[in-house]
Amino acid sequence: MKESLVKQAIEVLENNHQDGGFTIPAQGLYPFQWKWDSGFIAIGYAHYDMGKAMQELASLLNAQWGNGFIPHIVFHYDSDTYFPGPDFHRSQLHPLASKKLRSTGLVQPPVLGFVLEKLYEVSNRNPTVLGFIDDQIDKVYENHVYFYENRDINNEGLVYIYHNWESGTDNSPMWDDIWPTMNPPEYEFERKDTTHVDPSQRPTKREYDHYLYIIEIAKQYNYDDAKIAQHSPFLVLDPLFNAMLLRSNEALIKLYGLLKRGEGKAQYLKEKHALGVQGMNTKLYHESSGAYLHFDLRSNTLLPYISSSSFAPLYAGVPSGERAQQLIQTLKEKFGGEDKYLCASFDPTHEKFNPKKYWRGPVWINMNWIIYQGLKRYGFEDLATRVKNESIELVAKHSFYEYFDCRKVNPDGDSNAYGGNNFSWTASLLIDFLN
Ligand code: 2M8
Repeated sequence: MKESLVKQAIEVLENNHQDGGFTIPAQGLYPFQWKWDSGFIAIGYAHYDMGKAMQELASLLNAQWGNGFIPHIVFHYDSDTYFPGPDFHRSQLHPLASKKLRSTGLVQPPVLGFVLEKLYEVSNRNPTVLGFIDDQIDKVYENHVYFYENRDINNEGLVYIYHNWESGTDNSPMWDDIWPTMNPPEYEFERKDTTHVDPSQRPTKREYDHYLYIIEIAKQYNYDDAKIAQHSPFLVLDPLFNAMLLRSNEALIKLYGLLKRGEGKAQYLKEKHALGVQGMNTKLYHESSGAYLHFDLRSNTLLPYISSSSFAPLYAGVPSGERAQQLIQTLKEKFGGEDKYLCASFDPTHEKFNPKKYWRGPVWINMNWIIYQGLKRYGFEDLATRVKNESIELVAKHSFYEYFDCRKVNPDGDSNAYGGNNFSWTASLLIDFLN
């Protein structure tokens, strides 16, 4: 089974690979290069084609802006299968935006640091790969500096996101509390995603109005970070996003050590890192939930929802041993029943849980990969093995879908696998799980 799954996964990646040296997440549904997708995709390539892995990252970093910003989507070419495209986002409004490549003015979780480290590990410390890291690492470092200098408005080592698309967990129920604070117009636009995927598995039209509205505000200020921090109705400290930044800090510090250079840079990261770990534990941890939650900087409160993002800090070594035990308790009690696959993207015991709708409940393989790494880090071997085996089982049963129903018995008797098929990070991370 293992060989045939790996073979199929490679086929998915190869079919989604584009001539420009990057990989799309899925045909039709996502026709461009996405930031965190590319990071996860590079991990899969590393196992069988290191050249492609390095090219994937280099093509993403080639779209970096003059201020260190790395965009969430790079529009290498036009496509009429996706909305909103480059003409809506208009990244060129920002004076330091890439002059070579059009993109969005949004970011995504900063995975590149630990992806570089992973490439080096998978290569068995190959000097060519270390040479590649030497060429690229400063760009990733500059990206971290961008975050700390522009998006840590309280100087607490925690960086904000100003859009749900920046979180990667697009329509998660936690944003539901934020939408009523805005009243966007009813925009007229043609959705494309719902022509590829059953609309009931995607966000609603009204949710999209909010998504576009926040970007209209950012464009009004030419994507100026300080103005966005002042005026965006959405401003959140996300535990997943910040955990990715912290885990990538660790990787960059280690890699600068291996390269025997960048001492000052490593020192900068160490200081920010220590502050960030403390910030996560004081500001984002919610004792009675036994979980890390999202902090809404507009209402100055924690959003009271547990999601798969709540467990990401394990991967970055953020919780103490005792707190890690509490997190595991929450994971087991709320997400880990015998009747469920790990790990639902949203609290299955909550009334807002929806097992079929995108980031409102289904299992995502990239989140399982992050949680798996975290469980391993803290020595929760049994649970880690369960997450890994169940990820493999879901893909083996249902193919390389974008997201999966966490219920072992689906009362509706439908497919159990949703969104786009032949989805790149499902394929690439499965290759990593099987290695
Ligand atoms: C989804 O997000 C995009 C917008 O970025 C969309 O729905 O159009 C999310 O699942 C996101 O995390 C992912 O990176 C992207 C591409 O796979 O799709």
